[in-house]
Amino acid sequence: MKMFCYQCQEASGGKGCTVNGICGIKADVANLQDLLIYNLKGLAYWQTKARNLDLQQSEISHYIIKILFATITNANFDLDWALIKLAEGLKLKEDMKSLFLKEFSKKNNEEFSENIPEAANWNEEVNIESLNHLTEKGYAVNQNAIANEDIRALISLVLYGLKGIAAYADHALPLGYENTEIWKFIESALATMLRTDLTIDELLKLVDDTGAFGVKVMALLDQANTTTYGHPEPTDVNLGVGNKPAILITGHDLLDLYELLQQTEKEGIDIYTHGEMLPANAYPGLKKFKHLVGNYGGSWWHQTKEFESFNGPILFTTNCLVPPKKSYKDRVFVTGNVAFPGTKRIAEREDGNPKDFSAIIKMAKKLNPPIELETGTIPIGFAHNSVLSVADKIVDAIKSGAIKRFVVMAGCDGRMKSRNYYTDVAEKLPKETIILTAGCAKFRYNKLNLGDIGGIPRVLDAGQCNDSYSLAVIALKLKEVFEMDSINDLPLSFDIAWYEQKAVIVLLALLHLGVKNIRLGPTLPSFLSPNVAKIIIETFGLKGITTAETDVAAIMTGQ
Ligand code: FSO
Repeated sequence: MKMFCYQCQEASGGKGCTVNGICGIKADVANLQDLLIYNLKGLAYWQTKARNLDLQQSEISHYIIKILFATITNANFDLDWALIKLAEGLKLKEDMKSLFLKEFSKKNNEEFSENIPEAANWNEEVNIESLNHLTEKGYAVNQNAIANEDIRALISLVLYGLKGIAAYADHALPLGYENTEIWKFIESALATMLRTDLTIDELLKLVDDTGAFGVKVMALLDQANTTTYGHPEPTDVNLGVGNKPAILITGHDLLDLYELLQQTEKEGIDIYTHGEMLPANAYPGLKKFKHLVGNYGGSWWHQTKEFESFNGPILFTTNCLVPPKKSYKDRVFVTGNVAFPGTKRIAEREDGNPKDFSAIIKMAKKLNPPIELETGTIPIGFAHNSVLSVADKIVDAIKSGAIKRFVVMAGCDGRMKSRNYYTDVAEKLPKETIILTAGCAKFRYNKLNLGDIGGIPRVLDAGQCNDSYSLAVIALKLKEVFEMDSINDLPLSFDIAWYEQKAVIVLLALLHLGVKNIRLGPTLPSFLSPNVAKIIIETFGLKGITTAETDVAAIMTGQ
């Protein structure tokens, strides 16, 4: 079966995956996910129309962000899940379409006469008999269906940015934070993609708007997290292990961690974070649980080794999931938008009640404590609040020359060998530089012991990928203190690593904030056509990485 996917940095041959995904997704699932997105555009078309008559439904907005998030790289590998969600989406679309058409003619005394796009009208029975046809349809409507390569590139850029926005919105939602403007934007952008008369200029504007909403959603999630759990505070996180049975939690969802901590408090087991859950150790509302004992291992792609030696059950709250090996698959639990066939599922919250983690707790108690991988601690918790609380010290250090430059090295980690570049850059940067990081990219250099400058660690870890927002807040504050016109005038460089679509929205958000001359690696996105890449390079000075030596030398001269 054929497929086409080029949404992540690992796109096969730098072009796209066409047999199975390099990430492990099977072609039939990838095609169904493309069909989910196609239907989502149709659903967004009706929801956008419905907004004009005040008939919109929040159930539809929530479904839309769920599907966008679940189709992000390394999140959902499950065919049955895709079929269930497709049936759900088709029903939502049909119901909204009927409601809108009825109310429209009632209100206007005439039938709705606009040319309805195929995706908005398409409907089909979803069952196992129709599976072949559905996967073929999914393949036929994937990104490659857009004939003009520049339009395709820009629509892809917006779509992947929307997936990132949806992921962050989905984390803020259960904490009680949502913003209708964000729903409206996502829906209208999806509906816009169905237009056949889009111009490059219109799409460039939409790309910039997507970046603007990227800033908004990261600010919303920052507010949700810090209001709920307090501001992250500088914390030395333990890397060693204790002698109790334990649960490992990975992904980005802090509410899942909070509920797990509550339910395990008196159970005699320890909780460790993995990958992007590491920053949770810095939130007062989470670190107050004494049995949150530390972090185990490195970034997401190390899981196939590290989960074997952990011994206890592992809970995935979001991506990145690597298809589990037999040696630990029976210990994998998934929840939320993550799914992988044959793993155990923790059901969603119902009626405002917490998730029920009793199955994972029961398993943990019967298993051995983790095998130690390393010892020592790493400093985390340098989000905007804690960094700005020592702003005077930082400003003095800049003025005295003790700090010569900040280098933002946020983003994602990944399997590609060439990512050693980021370790090399961190090691080669002069000792008068501070690395500002967020996201799992940090695992390439956060254990290097790069020292400090007058008590300020040389790697300031703001948190998860969405906490790149913190780095922007810090940069904007420094610009204000030094009375500069632009953050590009600061002694600040950007050397960003990307992997999946949350990094796409982080990049678009930075471009929207006016950041110029960002280095992006290890490769530029495959979904950018030569023309679109040229426009972005010329407009924003975006560039690829070269070698650590060359780039460090250029960074230090402000290039
Ligand atoms: Fe990493 Fe994966 Fe946070 Fe991404 S764990 S790669 S950008 O999902 O989301 O930084």
